[in-house]
Amino acid sequence: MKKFTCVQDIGDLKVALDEAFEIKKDRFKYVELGRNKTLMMIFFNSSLRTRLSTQKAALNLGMNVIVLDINQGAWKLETERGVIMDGDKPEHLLEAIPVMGCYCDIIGVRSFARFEDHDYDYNEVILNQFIQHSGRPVFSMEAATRHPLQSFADLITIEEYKEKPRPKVVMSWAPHPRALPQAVPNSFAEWMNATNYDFVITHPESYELDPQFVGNARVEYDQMKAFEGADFIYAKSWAAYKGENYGKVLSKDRDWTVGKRQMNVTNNAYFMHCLPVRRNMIVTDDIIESSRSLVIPEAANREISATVVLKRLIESLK
Ligand code: AN0
Ligand code: CP
Repeated sequence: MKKFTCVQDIGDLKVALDEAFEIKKDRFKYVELGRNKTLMMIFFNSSLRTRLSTQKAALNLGMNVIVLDINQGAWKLETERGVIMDGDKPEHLLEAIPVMGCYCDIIGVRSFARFEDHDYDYNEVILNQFIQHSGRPVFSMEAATRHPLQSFADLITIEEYKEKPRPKVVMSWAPHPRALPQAVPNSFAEWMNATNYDFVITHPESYELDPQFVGNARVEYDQMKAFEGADFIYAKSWAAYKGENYGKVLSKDRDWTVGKRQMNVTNNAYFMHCLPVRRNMIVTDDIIESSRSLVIPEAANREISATVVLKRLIESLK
């Protein structure tokens, strides 16, 4: 595997899951694999889980790790080509990327959608520049359109907890005070569509996601109807995608906050969220604290998904 930015890169999901469970049984099994290999993690945005779990994964594989927060201590980077650089940005990404590539073997990048320009975000301009100009295998730590390490961890979690071969998985939009990227829901949908689960997406009208990610999933605008008989509820807020509303918050309707009322019509569903989560906006205290809440096991599986991905990227170096 030369890069990891979307579900296609991981190949056969069954094989990837077997590898994940093998590593979960003995997470230091491949501790010799990464000896004298250096991981560089580049953050354009904040992180708790991705930062910690990916570092832990690198340690599981015996790698060295360098972490750079672009907005704390590095030069401010210009990212557009053709700009006359007479403003506040002293360095261009097109020099910074190959320089970073000099000091490491593998690069992870976190670069969220900016919501200034749909095409800029959906063409993954920043991530693709790293792929093109770093000379190193690159993986996404949440880019503009996807968060594959999260989706892989979510899939591992569902496989661990499912009580029937083909569970009903419902992804629900939920309210949030700020505009959040579509990366997590896009990516979750992309991975769910690659399984044989019964996958349903529910959101208010005007919160439609990009059809390339929705695929063949069923879309249901009535949240209560969507939740009926569900085995897993995956909550997430996202900003509008369509047309001139791209990146806007169109609703903060707390009728969509996941609580007892909705969970009562499910098949005693597990509750999932990638975190960080705003309580009593996305989900009520009692649901996130209940015995059916999987938010911590999901976060724990981030170490496993990252270990599988780094292992495969190291193997591609040889
Ligand atoms: C980010 C998002 O919604 O994409 C990161 C989630 C993993 N969340 C926030 O910015 C709060
Ligand atoms: N779920 C997730 O990626 O969390 P962080 O933004 O804290 O890394």
